[in-house]
Amino acid sequence: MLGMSRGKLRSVEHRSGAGVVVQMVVALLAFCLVSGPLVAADPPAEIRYSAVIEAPVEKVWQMVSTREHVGQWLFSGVEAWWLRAGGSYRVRAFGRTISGRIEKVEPSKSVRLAWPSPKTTLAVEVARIDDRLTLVTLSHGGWPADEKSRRFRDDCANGWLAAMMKLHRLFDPSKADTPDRRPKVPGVFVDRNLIVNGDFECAERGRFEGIGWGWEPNSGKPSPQVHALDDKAAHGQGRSQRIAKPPDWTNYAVQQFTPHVVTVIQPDRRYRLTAWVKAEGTANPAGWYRLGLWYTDIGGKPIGEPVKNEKPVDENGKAQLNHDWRLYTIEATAPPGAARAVVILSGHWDEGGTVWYDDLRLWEVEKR
Ligand SMILES: [Ca+2]
Repeated sequence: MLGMSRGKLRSVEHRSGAGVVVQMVVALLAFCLVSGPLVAADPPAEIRYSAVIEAPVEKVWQMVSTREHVGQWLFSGVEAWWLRAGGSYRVRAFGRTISGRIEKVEPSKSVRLAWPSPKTTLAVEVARIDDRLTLVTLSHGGWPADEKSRRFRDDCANGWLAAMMKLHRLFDPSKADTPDRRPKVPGVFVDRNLIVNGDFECAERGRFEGIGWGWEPNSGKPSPQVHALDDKAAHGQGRSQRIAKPPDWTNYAVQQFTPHVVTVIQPDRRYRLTAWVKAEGTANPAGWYRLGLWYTDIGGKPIGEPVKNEKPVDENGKAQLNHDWRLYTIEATAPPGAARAVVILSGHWDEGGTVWYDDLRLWEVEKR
């Protein structure tokens, strides 16, 4: 609509006299009628990530508030850090130096920074769950509605997600890192997983209807006939990502890339992807679903071939196309140049079928 209106305005510029003014007014009126009242776009939502860390609150507070430690996960470097209200800070983040003031400090509770450009507020809070568990919440809010801020906000969303993943790795692994340990708070939970919302339990709405927060369609738009978050079929509890064959498609997928602003994948390191999968209604042995792991460069361009699971066979060597929840594991070393990984949940059917995915985890294989 906007493009067409601009075209009309451009076309009257070549004429002359009072007619031009009349036509421009008509064009402007037409533009206002088709576009509705001219209102500013909604400002971007606050970024909010939470994590449950297996450590006492005092220990976690040290990690999120001291000069010695904030450079280990939140920033890529710390030049100045005066932890008091009104104290200054100068840090490296997103490839630049950021200077500003610490607005508020509540010991063993929260630290809040004034972010200079665009003027926003970054806060990290810690809260005791019990003697061993601490809830950490990072929030970055107050975003202006302009396009430049919107782009930087997306970079921050990506970078802070990677930071929370790093923070998790600075502590021992939780003994049972399951959704039922998470307090009911708004936002997106980050755990030791290198992908986010692998269990599809995130209460935040994703960008795509029927697809879990953090996930996206591999191509095209999601379709309600194909994609759904299914609370009737889940591995364990909650819900799963369902992908069903629509009447006119044969191939579609849901995917998630690891962060690109701060990389969490490194060449020559080995990573393991596990997923629970259930399949139903597949009739043609030529068709099946595929769970896939593909390493990419920083821009998301694939390196090498994707690693995929294989069809399970029964004792007679016959492929099992339909099965209840089954655990798949894919393990592969990141090749030279790898900076990200993409996890692909796909379906491929000629004649119909439904597949459910749940409890996906991607992590670096621990060195023994
Ligand atoms: Ca689930």
